[in-house]
Amino acid sequence: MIDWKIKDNLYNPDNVAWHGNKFLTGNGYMGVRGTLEEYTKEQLVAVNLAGMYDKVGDGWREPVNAPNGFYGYLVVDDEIVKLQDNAEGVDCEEHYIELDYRHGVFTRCTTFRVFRGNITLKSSRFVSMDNVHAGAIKTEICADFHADVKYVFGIDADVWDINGPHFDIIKVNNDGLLTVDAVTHEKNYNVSVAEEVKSDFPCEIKDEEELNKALKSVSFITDVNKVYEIERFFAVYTSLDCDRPIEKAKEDTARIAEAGFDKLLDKHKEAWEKLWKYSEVIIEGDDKSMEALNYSLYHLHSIAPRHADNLSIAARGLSGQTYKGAVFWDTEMFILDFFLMTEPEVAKKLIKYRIDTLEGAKKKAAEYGYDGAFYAWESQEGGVDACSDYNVTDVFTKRPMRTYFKDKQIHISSAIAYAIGKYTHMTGDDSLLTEGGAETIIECAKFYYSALIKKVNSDRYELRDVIGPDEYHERVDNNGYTNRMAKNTFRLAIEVLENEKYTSHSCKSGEQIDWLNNENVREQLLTQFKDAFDKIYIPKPDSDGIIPQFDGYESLEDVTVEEVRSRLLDPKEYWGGAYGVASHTKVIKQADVVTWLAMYPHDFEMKIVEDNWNYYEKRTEHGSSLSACMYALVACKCGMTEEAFPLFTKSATADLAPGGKEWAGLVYIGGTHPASAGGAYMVAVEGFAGVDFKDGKINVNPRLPKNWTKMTFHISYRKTMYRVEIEDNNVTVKDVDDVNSMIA
Ligand code: IFM
Repeated sequence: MIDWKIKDNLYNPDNVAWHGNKFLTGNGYMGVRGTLEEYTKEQLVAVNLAGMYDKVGDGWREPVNAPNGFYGYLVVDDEIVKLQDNAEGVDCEEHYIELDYRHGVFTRCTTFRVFRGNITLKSSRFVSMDNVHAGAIKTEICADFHADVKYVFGIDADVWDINGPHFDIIKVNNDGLLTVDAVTHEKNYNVSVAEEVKSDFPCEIKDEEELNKALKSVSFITDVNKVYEIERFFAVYTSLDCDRPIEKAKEDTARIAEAGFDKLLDKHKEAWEKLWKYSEVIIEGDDKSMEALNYSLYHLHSIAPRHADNLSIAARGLSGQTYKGAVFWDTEMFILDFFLMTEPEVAKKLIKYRIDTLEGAKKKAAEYGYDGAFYAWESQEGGVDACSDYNVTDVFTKRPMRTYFKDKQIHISSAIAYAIGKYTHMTGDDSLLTEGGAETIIECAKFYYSALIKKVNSDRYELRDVIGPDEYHERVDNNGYTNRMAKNTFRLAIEVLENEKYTSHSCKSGEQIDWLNNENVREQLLTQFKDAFDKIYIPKPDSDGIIPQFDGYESLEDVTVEEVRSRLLDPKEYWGGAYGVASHTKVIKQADVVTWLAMYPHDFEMKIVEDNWNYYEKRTEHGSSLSACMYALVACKCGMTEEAFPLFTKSATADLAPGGKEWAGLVYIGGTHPASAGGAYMVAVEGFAGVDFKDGKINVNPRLPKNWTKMTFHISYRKTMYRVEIEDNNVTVKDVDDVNSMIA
């Protein structure tokens, strides 16, 4: 059995950025990087806020980091004692950091060797899952001599930014409660933090001054080996939450301080236990896999925007500002299944974000000359596309390179339609359709319809000049994944249009829309979509059974990934685009045809699926964390558990193991990998356990890895929660009240 803790016993400045992600705590409203209290922006400290974006100058828009209420450091006998590579003369006797990922509690414990003896600083902290605005930290200080201690603490508003600074105004106050009221540059949002301290031993509390920090200190002389506890509480509110966030932050802080650390911690843990009740996956016989998988799920829980109706999950979660805090197809295609199967109400919220941003998608479609809804490749609030036309900098010329992710990754809209269809099918709840989902599907279908191309002498429709999931090959024709997903969008749109219930329902905006109210328009759309569904070109396997990823793929240079890597003139060179080393070869960045096969394994006979897996896996760089899980999932479907297992492990340990890409030149590009975490869940449940749903039934066809002696988990299907147990290939599926048994 696992202990639900990860620990690091070494202080190594080189790991600070990676550990910031690995030891992250969060509650969907904010994410706090796993950094130490004495750290500042140089060590990439961040209290990253969900759904608030800001732009300064020519930099790209990015999410806002709130002032850090966990800031604090020790002064012993008038010497500052911090664990930082630039802190001179500080000696560290022992040090560890630990994350309890069952409950999102981060602990650090450091024993410093100072002039007169040893002093230990231990602190445990969390951002509450019970009240998402609240954070609390308990610090214990103990010295083996009569130390003259000053503990300086408060709110650090000098926050880390990639493209900032985002705060034009920072009002700092330390009268009574500590407060910071900061105002963002672009939209004048207020970000307000208040903080309170509690200690129950004789001490002196004084104000402290440092630029852009609201600080106080607690001073005392220690008894030998006596432990002194200091509790701190803070609350964060912004003008997206309420009208007077600073007042709300103060009220909340006073209230939570009154309750005290232990009570808050109990409530926080209770909230986490509720989440685990149906989401924990128990794997007997392989603790490493159980740890990696549940640690991945911990990350998904920590970033789920349960508190809001109109937020989704960013590609790097709440671990900072990389990828602009934007929402990609990652959410619908990789993350959604976990929530669908464990907390469908969260899945619904994630999709509602897309329904709410439909107007942004329609605007983007119109800008590119299409009808319907072309969703943002990198979506921020309102569906604004944060993706730039020049997303990569050329390492040789240092010039921005024209990339086409924003204009050509048209498969994004199909992911939204797919997610709405999947939610409706899995839950049996069609409320999303009547709350704007039907309209969204139709608009996505209209988009693809307007993008179809037909040669004069041909009867088939094509999608030309696109980018598929494999981003190294830009502007290709008839990417199989894209065409197949567009076909599915037409199918969903036909189903919606043929159902009276959805066509007689008013659309989300309440406006009269033609396909709802005008029979002729509805009929015309139906005819168009049926025609498109029938005639859209879906690439077929060639004589060797291989499905070409796009037109002409077969004639590209057939070399190994290693050969392509050896051609790099600079290790940071971009592999794709016009001159990329992979562009003229068959080497691909990430699962593409295989992502199609993962979504639609029954499109072909199993032999074809297996042959394509074998063909493409060799040619895949796995340069995206979205790749390994799709290969693992398809391997499972082909009965290739052994091949799947290392790829599953790679996905499940994306944030646990070292080695992820963290820097592009001087720009930090690291962060957590929620899509990989969601993908690992898909592999475990849909792959190894072999769960799928058909005709109102749950089917379970396990092919567990060899050490997994038993696997137990829950899945929600059609409004009922089921417990699934797999042992020695015997399967039981029972609803949680143990009333009905599902025949598996
Ligand atoms: O959405 C992905 C894309 O498929 C590959 N590059 C990173 C994006 C965000 O995770």
